[in-house]
Amino acid sequence: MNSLPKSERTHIVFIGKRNAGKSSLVNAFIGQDLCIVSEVPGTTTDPVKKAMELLPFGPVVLIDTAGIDDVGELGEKRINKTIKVLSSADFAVVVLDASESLTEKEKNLFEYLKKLGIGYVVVINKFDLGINTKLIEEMESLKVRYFKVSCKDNYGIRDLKEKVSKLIPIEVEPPLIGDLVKQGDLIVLVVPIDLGAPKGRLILPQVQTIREALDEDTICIVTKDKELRSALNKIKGSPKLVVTDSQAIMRVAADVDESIALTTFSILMARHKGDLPEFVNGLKRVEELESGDKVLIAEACSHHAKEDDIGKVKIPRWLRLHTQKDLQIEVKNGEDFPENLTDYKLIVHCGGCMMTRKAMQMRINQARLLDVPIVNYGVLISYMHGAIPRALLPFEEAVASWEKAQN
Ligand SMILES: Nc1nc2c(ncn2[C@@H]2O[C@H](COP(=O)(O)OP(=O)(O)O)[C@@H](O)[C@H]2O)c(=O)[nH]1
Ligand code: SF4
Ligand SMILES: [Mg+2]
Repeated sequence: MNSLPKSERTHIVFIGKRNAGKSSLVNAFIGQDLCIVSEVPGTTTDPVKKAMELLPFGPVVLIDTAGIDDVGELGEKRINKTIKVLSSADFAVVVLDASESLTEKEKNLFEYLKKLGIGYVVVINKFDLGINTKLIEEMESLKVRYFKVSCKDNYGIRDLKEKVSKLIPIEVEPPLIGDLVKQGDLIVLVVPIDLGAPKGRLILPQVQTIREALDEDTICIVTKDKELRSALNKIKGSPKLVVTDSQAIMRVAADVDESIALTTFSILMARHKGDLPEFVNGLKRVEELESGDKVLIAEACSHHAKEDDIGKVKIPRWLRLHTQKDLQIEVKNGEDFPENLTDYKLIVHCGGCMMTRKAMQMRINQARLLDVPIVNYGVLISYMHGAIPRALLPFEEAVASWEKAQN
């Protein structure tokens, strides 16, 4: 368990106004004085992270944060510290001072958490000093569950730890195809080997899909698009699923009967690493783009750009062609994910094959908090090539999101 890297552990964020006792509570959780506790508001300026084993849940990282009442925090139209920390959270502990009542900051915070779908508990700290009855009334009217603790007297801490441990969601990484197929199913992976294909190898999403197909005890055939028709003719019966590259989807769709499930490696990755319904919802914005609008193309790693590079050349070209608008398209690589997301009308993210799911989720959450629609390469390419909704059909939630976006 200890070998699990911090970035992959479940992140519990302690958040609330300055001086509410966040650092004291983190220390009480860990059982040692790790975070600086001070009477001077604003002592914890940058988030402090501490890995621990929270039983019975398992390995977690506790994140102690600066107060949400820091000047200009919520509401600023950029990625600020609060947004950064919230978008990385799997669970939140909102800390309140028992002597105070709720402010707009905390009410905003509840809304942000709701928007991200992050579970949380509210902790009323400094119970030893007595409780402001207005605070209790407000909590009751908001129907928010709360726990009364005193870090000073170590009152209620054990119960709170146990409760948090039970409430943390168990994050299960969605499979690539594991839930779409079963033992003995025949699946066909269509891998075009064109000039864009790397020399002498397959790309990661293709390799991972093959591995998962084998793990699921399916019979997996890998072929190029050129040989697909001949392969299908030689097969007795129909395959359960056909997967191909986004750029070949229309060619492949012509050879694959409508009754057979067909999708792309990118759509599989969008679900595995990202958020497929969110990306499908982002497609709506493509049709609303106007000349002069800024579009961000974000790539997670900086690779050597090819002549007909997908992010730098092809997607901008297709997007301008599809919208018939004079768009301002910016391409950013690697860690260079901009803070001023609201400058953009749309974010087009790469498949993120070199990113962890958590890092990808963080970017999606930042876009979500700032109300900037986000799509990924695969979903957008399939859409612009006319392969949506067919390539979404195997995924119920994505179809629902598509239907909602059409209304
Ligand atoms: N009486 C009392 N004081 C507390 C309690 N928890 C924290 N404090 C005090 O409140 C002040 C702010 O605590 P701190 O943990 O630094 O707050 P933070 O700014 O939210 O991290 C410090 O002086 C703490 O000693 C508590 O349960 N009871
Ligand atoms: S992380 Fe993104 S940019 Fe890097 S290889 Fe994967 S899809 Fe391409
Ligand atoms: Mg602090």
